[in-house]
Amino acid sequence: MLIIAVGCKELPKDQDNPDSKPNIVVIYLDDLGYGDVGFNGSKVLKTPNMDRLANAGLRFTNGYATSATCTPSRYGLLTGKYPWREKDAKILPGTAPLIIGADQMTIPKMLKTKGYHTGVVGKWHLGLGDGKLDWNSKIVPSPNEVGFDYSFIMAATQDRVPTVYIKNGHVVGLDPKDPIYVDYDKNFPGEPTALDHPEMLRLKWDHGHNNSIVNGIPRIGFMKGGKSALWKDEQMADTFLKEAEDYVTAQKDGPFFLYYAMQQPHVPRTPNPRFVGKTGLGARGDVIAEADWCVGEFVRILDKQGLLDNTLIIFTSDNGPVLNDGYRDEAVEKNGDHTPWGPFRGGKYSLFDAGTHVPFFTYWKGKIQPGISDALVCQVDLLSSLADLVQSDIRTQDSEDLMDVFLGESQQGRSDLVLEATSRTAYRKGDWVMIPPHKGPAVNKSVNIELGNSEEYQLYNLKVDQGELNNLATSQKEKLQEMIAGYDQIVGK
Ligand code: NG6
Ligand code: CA
Repeated sequence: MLIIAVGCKELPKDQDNPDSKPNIVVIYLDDLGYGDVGFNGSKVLKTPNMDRLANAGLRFTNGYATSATCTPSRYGLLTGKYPWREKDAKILPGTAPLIIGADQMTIPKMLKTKGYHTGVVGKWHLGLGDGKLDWNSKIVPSPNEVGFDYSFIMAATQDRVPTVYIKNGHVVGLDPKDPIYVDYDKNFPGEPTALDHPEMLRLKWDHGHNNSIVNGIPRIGFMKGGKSALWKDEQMADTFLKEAEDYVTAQKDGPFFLYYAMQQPHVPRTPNPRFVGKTGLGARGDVIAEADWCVGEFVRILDKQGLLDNTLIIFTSDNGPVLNDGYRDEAVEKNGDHTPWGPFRGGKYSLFDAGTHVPFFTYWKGKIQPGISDALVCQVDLLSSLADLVQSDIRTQDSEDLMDVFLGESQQGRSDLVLEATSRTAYRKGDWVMIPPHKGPAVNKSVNIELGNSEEYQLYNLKVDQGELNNLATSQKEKLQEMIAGYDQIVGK
């Protein structure tokens, strides 16, 4: 650490420089596609609040999640470790144990060493407890054991039980006389499911999602009890927004880190009545409009508290888009000309680019110059980059320090990146992408998304072929060999 002399006392330099301890907010959307936002060219679906921030910030055209599904992406983001290295980093049921180890580095843990207060609001989906979870007593470990001073979360996803909020390890609003039980294997006798009580449904399931019914919505997994604690789906956006606002207001003297993990546009899409019908694209469009409004409101509170000059905002999404993800909510029928995947191929679950190539921008009023960066960056890089920002020496193996890139002071991003989709991996280097042969169907028919599987090697040049339509694996043999060698070096043979 650099030491400078002040009077007769020596003070570390970072105490002098307010820029080295800004507040940090990660706004993380769930299944928002590259093409779902105005700032990436969407004309059909409008996102004015996100656009305002993105256009006043630094927009990344090559920003990636580590994975094409939620749990691994969130794992990569928070730990700075590629999720394909961790066998449990797969889409988790609501009863799964916490997959981040007690001794593992995380962004909030790193920031706490520099005096930050840390909070998470929204979707967790990294597991809870140690395998013997009792929802009716204190849930340990929870986010609070892996770096967060404050947590207000849903355990897994909006379509998975338990459908309750958990605050600092306690189910919110739970009546001890009506305990909660959760099981992913078998139903509780007498509890209605979507299969035997279809008349109770106000949202129909398409595939999966036919277990317990909560608020007329069929879910994944079985649940009983906890009536007073059940969330109201249409209030979820407002609930998380208020929690996020209250958090930054309480912590306004800073420095704080907030991981604001919004639930939209993941299924079930349940826009607040204020947003129903607003986009003409059905529930999926309407919840994106709702999320856009939340972003606007949240930033308004930061501004009102005088925090914008001193807060770095990072906006991105955990994976690419999907229209039909298991409910008949007219996302397909009403999509019209909208292209949630942008110019890319595939979507959620896919090794093709749209699975992981997501909206991504940084915003810091007065510090980051508005602009566009084509540098290759990934969410896994945030740990080491933020460590650099706060003058911490902590780095993790897979996380590159790209702070100058995130601040717009350099265009030199990563040289290469391993991408993951449901435990399969691919490799990007420069403008090139190599997808090794993978077994499995070419298309997931339920969601109607091409997965990227092929018995042959695939090689694409994204510079001239953003849609990955022209496989150059046989015509560019040398390039293919170079890509395989780079991939093997990281992933191992
Ligand atoms: C899938 C679900 C899907 C969604 C996904 C997780 C079925 C048929 N599909 O298994 O609806 O919940 O898991 O999404 O159950 S993620 O964004 O959290 O990774
Ligand atoms: Ca997701």
